[in-house]
Amino acid sequence: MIKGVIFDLDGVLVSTDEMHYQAWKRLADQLGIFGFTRKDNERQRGVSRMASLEIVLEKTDRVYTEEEKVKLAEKKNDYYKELLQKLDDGAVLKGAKETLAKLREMGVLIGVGSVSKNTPMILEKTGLLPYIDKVSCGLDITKSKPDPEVFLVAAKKLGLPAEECLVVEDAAAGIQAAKAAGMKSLAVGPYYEKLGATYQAPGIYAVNDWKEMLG
Ligand code: B16
Ligand code: MG
Repeated sequence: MIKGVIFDLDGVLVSTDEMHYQAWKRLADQLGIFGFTRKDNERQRGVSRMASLEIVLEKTDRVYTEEEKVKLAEKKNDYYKELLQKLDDGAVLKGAKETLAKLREMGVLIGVGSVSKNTPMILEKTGLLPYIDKVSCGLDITKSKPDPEVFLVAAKKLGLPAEECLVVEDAAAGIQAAKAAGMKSLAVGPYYEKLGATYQAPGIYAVNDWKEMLG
């Protein structure tokens, strides 16, 4: 019996992918890396900030030290945070608020499990915070997805064992993390059919029967 649903943030509850892309593109342009495309950005879905930087740096022969890489990632985050200033509830994905409200009405606990260190700001600016019981994010963990840490921390904060949690994800790394945590998963988003999740739907708006998944 599922008693808690843990939602990934970017790509599941909110759409911030374009902002991530614009911020990485701005950094890439500055570094003289001009071949960074939206397709490359797709590979950054659900991937940590430092691992995302490596995807940008694949396009250059220049070798950066770890210290330089940290500075580059900070710079991208500054650009991203500038863009986040304009974030509002228009970025909330279709059906997200309704789903969270419905699940809560059904007595289900709501968690967020995101590797983003900007999670608190995003939840606040989009007005999602009141719908959520516990947040586990990049600020709580040392290992990114596909490591299960972010979901295990969420389950612990919700006071539930892993087998009583269902993860909702849009990224391959996230579905792998759910499996490694011993949790069932629902895949949503453009690649929902290819992620190997327990359940699949194009978006949370398309899920009619939560009861069936909750068991
Ligand atoms: P930040 P999620 C992930 O969020 C994004 O999908 C990914 O593109 C981003 O690199 C990562 O957060 C880190 O975000 O730079 O804000 O700490 O999908 O786990 O909600
Ligand atoms: Mg995601």
